[in-house]
Amino acid sequence: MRSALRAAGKGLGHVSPNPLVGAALEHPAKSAAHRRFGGPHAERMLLDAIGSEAAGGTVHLTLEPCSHHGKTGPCADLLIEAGVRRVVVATLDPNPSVRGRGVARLRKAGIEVEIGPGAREALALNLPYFQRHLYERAWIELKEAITLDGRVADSGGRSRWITGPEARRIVHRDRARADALVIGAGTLRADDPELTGRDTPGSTTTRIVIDSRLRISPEARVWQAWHADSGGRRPGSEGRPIGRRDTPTVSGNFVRRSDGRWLRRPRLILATVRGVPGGRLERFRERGWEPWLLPARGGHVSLPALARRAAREGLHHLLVEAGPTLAQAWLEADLVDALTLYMAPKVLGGRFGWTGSFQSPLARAPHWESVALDRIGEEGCWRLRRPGVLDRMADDVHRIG
Ligand code: AOF
Ligand code: ZN
Repeated sequence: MRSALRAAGKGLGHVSPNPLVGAALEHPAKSAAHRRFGGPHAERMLLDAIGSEAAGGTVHLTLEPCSHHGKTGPCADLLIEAGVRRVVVATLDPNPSVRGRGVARLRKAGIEVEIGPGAREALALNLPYFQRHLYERAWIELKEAITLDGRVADSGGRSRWITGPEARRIVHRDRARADALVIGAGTLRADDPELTGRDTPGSTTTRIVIDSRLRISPEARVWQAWHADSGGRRPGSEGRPIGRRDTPTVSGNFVRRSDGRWLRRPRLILATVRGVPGGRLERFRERGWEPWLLPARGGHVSLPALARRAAREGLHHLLVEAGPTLAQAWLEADLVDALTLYMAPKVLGGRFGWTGSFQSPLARAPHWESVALDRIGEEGCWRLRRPGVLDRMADDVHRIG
């Protein structure tokens, strides 16, 4: 299972909204992975690589094999046809089109199936995917660059830069791995960021700007960068072929090229509330923004509604680069699944703390568990996630079988 888990990581940044999946044959030792969205699943990659050697052998999978006809045929059938004797599965697949049916299919064909080894590791690789299918909302990771005293800007509002170039390079890598980057109108108006992965041109991910009152400019730099990157795609063409038969098909977050490959399609989303003036909205629409008209909570976009909508749209992992107001709102909504803090050994004082005016009594303070604490030169990167989330998901996914 260890080599299957290691192999699974090879798809990082290329398979979402699909999960990272690895497969390994015990003897002779061979492993393979699902490497890109729309491409062959891990089982197919493995079986193609080993031919008839799988017959009578044991295969380890980090996820239950699929049982449905998606972009490829069911992997359970591939294993049955290959004559595999035993399959070890780390965890069931919570996708409603699988949910235990893959394992049932193997067992019905007389294959011995063991479930559980490596479950926590397999879950940890795919938290946003499991969150989406178990709880129907996106995984919210809040990212903050802070000083020792938790400040994100000096009293003049200057925030460039709290951390050094090396930390910012890692942030760009994090951005490329998320399904969407989220900022609020406050940050957009203060910093007017491009939100690109500058080291990896063309790797722009989808951006979501939260603006309940349409205060931002439809031609802010985030739009300019998106527009340049997406070649000014015509809005409203989702799900329909754009142009003739040999031109790409747009579907959700991907574009299918005529050679069958799926390319990521960066979207630019304006999350706002129902009832905003239609005329103002049109100025965004005509430039390619996709408005999401969400219910309001206290005059602001409902964040639970945003997290549900994102999950439904296949945006499972949201990286939120929040200023104090938006960070406070996510904390108050109790939706911060993961926290990534880049910390510079400086002290700024003043009023711009990353949590805004958030307050909690000590006894009920939200808290997270440490996943990694890395040193970046003189700075630090602390990665945290909601405590107990792995155990809860492991229980819940077990129950679906
Ligand atoms: C497997 N092995 O390596 C993966 C699986 O869009 P499709 O057709 O590729 O199907 C995606 C779904 O298939 C995904 O949501 C998940 O349920 C399963 N992923 N299954 O047997 C794999 N990547
Ligand atoms: Zn499959």
